Amino acid sequence: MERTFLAIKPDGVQRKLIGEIIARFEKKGYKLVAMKYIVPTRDLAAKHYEEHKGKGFYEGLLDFITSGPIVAMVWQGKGVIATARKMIGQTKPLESECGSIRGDYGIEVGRNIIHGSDSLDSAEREIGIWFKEEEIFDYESSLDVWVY
Ligand code: FUP
Repeated sequence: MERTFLAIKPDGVQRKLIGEIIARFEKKGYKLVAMKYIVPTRDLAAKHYEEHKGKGFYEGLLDFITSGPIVAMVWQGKGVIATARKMIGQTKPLESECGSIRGDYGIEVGRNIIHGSDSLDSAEREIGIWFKEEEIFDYESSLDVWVY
């Protein structure tokens, strides 16, 4: 089953949006299979955002993402990578549809509440950066037959 990496960023945590965000993915029908609450080290954040190294916003992005606790998660289900991106909205909150997380709660690109992997390759890479295999718990759910 497909998996993606999602992280509620420091602004989402401080703004008390953890429950709201997790509820959206649960209600959609996706399964939370891994979660940790951590202040990322700069090394970890740099690995995660390595594609942006050298860009103007890169150092500020690392400062921000390491500024407080985040909720790192792995979610599982059919089409979860693309669907989660749709539920999250566009990179710039002002371009995000109302109804998406960034569209509903964000104003600033540098404070866009949540991260979600943008492809199968990045999902696999990011899950590997943030979680060990033994920290991911898939489980049978009797509700699955009502989702699929
Ligand atoms: P996204 O995949 O939507 O999270 O966005 P990107 O991977 O393109 O960018 C990663 C993060 O860099 C964004 F969440 C916010 C930040 N960013 C800026 O601060 N300024 C920019 O111009 C672009 C991105």
